[in-house]
Amino acid sequence: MERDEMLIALKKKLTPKRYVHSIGVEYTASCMAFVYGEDVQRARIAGLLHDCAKCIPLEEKLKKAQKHGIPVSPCERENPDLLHGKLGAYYARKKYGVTDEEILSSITYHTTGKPDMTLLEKIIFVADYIEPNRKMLPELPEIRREAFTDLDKCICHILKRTLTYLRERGGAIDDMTEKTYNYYRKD
Ligand code: DGI
Ligand code: FE
Ligand code: FE
Repeated sequence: MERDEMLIALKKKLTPKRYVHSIGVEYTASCMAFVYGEDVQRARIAGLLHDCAKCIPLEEKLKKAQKHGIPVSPCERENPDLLHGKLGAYYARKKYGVTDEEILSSITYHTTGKPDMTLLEKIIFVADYIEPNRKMLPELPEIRREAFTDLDKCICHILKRTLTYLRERGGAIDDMTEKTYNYYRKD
């Protein structure tokens, strides 16, 4: 599918805010691809589509995951929003015609990250957090700088913030988020 077609489809599936965020991730992922030598077109597609399943209602997310044979962990059952990565990869393949496995896995893991990410997976994980339309979060200016100067440090910093946020909010922490943090932490 061409980018114009993707935009038309995404506009139907996403809220206006989420649509603007997706374009922000596309642009931020492109800039990071310039810096780190990733293929710019792959970064753009992954960025544009990463949240394509985000705006499906919670109950529907669970139902659709089951229907499409996507395994649902107990944490995902409690927090079905966590499924939007896996479901997003499913739709990217089936509806948007993406066949590049690395783009698909970047979409799958964009929320939790995963240990030993590929360059594209790292770029999408980070671009999602730092894109310019995101509301200001603690330490975001520093995290944005690190995105272009020290990618692994940036990933660790994002996970640290996310884990702090989830602990304060009392949200269940997905095993994969924890594993990713332990992989990328230096101390
Ligand atoms: O979809 P976005 O909002 O653009 O960003 P995202 O896919 O990174 O999702 C962010 C949300 O996911 C944020 O509210 C924190 C939450 N999250 C990240 N890791 C975990 C998590 N929620 C739970 N319950 N457990 C996690 O491990
Ligand atoms: Fe997301
Ligand atoms: Fe996002």
